Amino acid sequence: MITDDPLQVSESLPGGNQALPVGFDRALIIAANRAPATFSMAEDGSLQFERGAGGLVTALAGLAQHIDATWIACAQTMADAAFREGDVPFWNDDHTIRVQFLSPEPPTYEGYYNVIANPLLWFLQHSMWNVPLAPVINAATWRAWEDGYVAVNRLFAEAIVKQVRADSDPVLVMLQDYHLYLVARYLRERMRRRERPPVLHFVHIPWPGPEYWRILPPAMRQAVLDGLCAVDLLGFQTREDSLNFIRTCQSHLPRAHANYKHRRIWYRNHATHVRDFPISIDVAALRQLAESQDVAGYRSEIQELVGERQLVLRIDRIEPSKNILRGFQAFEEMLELHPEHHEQVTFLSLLVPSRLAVDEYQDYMAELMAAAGHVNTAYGTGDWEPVRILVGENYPRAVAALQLYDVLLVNAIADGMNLVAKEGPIVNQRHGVLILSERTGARQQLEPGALIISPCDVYATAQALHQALTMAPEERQESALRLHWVVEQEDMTAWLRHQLDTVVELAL
Ligand code: GDG
Repeated sequence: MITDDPLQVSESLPGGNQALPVGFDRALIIAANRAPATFSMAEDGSLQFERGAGGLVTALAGLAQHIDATWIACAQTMADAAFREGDVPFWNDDHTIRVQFLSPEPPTYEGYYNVIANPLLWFLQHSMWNVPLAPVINAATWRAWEDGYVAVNRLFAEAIVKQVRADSDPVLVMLQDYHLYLVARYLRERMRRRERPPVLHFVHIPWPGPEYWRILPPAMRQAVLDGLCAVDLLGFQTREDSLNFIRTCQSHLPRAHANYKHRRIWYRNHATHVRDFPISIDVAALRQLAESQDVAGYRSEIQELVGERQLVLRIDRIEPSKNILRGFQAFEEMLELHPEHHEQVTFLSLLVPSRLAVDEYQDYMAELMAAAGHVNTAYGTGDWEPVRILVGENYPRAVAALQLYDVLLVNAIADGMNLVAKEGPIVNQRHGVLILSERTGARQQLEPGALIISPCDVYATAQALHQALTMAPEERQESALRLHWVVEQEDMTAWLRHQLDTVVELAL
């Protein structure tokens, strides 16, 4: 199941050592909430694993034949916990990544993951709190902070310290995302200056401006900032996110000195370099999957479902920040304003269940089903169901749908990057049009080839849908080729390479 990681499967090895700067000889320790593999117990009691995570694993597995990599994560299944630690062969015995699972007690994990990381930090960083009503930070939240978030961050730091001491090579620590904001500080506290490895932390989700961070009580927001200012190289998806981080430190972290020109924070006698490294996709692996028999089968099914009509497509986790509800409302408004599209277009929404343990997500699923039902009741006919929703995790089906869209709708309220917006232009076969929210990280690179909308403006989204559906073929082709070119230039290997190059440049 997708939760907060983009999941895609590839059979090819990306760029090999192309992600490595010349002379780079450090072992990598990656720490993330999720591991690159999930284990299950077979009937005979043996442990089997399934390679699960996205482009980061693919890129790293390509590197794993050249450097030593250890990935530390929380166990998600009993079998993960039973496996505990060992080399996992991602393609063959030359491409192993050492995986180590941490097993916090269930209430500890619950507080860390389902109270603090999701929803508190996720909602805050996607500007989703309806502040007159939420969040309510009460005694239970503070308990979840102390006994959950702080505790799991300490657990990660302890495991990293052990691994650094066990590694004979010099090490680079790569922390991932909003689950682990405090780890770098604990590492600095636990290790003497001479044994401390450089720490890189990449934040996959947006970083809002300082005003929004006021929602968090000072003790929490200062702990987050203090933790991140213990990092040596801090990466964000966009330039705006990185500048917002510097502004937030200036507003909320006493004694932090911001240098905008060099994008650096000086705090507690230490420099944190702040950069943007827009994440991307594994282009070669995606192409290979797109050519598979599996995808061809789903393509026929979708072609049959859509028939001669045009196809508007969206693909998302069931996630309020993706703005799925307003997408249906915009489609409905488009049908109202432009009746010539009646019976001529199908809106296909592929939804992947996510975070169902969080109440807000369950409510959201019910609301979006009702919104889609409303469109179908108002406009559907005997042979036309305007909105089709398919729920479930099925990446080959998603790739097949991406090959066939006339219009791809990505209207997120806020999104760190949005990889669907990058995958579409690589595999689409119809010179389809991308409608892209101005609040996605993808906008920074894809704006020249997309129709940009403001995510709350349902009217503008409806008009963009109409514009896309009626666009002249030459214009469609020009935009589609431009998008294709931009994504091809900067794939997942380049994302990793930029980070490692910066580590070398800064002599960290
Ligand atoms: C977070 C940030 C940032 C789609 N259907 C299935 C499936 N997918 C793939 C998509 C895409 C990925 O999952 C989703 O990635 P997104 O970037 O769209 O969104 P998040 O999951 O919210 O990712 C985001 C990303 O991290 C990376 O930094 O871009 O902003 O929110 O590749 O095609 N995967 C599987 N089954 C499906 O049915 N396994």
